Amino acid sequence: MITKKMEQALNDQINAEFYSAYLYLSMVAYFESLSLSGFANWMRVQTQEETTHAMKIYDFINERGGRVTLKALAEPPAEWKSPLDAFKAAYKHEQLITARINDLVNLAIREKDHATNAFLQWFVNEQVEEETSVDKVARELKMAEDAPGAMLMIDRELAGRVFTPPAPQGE
Ligand code: OFO
Repeated sequence: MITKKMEQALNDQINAEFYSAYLYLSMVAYFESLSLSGFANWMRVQTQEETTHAMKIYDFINERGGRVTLKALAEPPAEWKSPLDAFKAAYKHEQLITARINDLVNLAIREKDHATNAFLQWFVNEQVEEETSVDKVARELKMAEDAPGAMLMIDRELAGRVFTPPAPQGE
């Protein structure tokens, strides 16, 4: 059983993860509008990942005898100044999510909820990867700024990203 406080905080995180999916889906539409299908593919995979993050928490709340409650999603931005600007925004967003995960771990520790703390460690590690992968593309785009044609090369590279569902907890 999880405490009401923990349940509330995890429900808020479900909302944050679905918002991440919504934000990245909005970026898919932005990249599609620029005919950058590789970038759009990369963000589409990111959207799928975020949905699995939300569902992981959803299932955990149920397993622990809590109650899932879904809240309204905020409207994401629809336009960015450039692909670099969009990836910089995604990086900033991931840093915010990392801070939220850290706050959740701190709460689990305060509540002496070891099971939730152990569950959240998957997210702690995942956030390292989330920040790194977004930052990597942002850095490539920064370098591509003065290199005509480089943008299309990056687009081709990002077209190869495929969605891999995360392994079940504990494997
Ligand atoms: Fe769910 O990791 Fe990104 O937001």
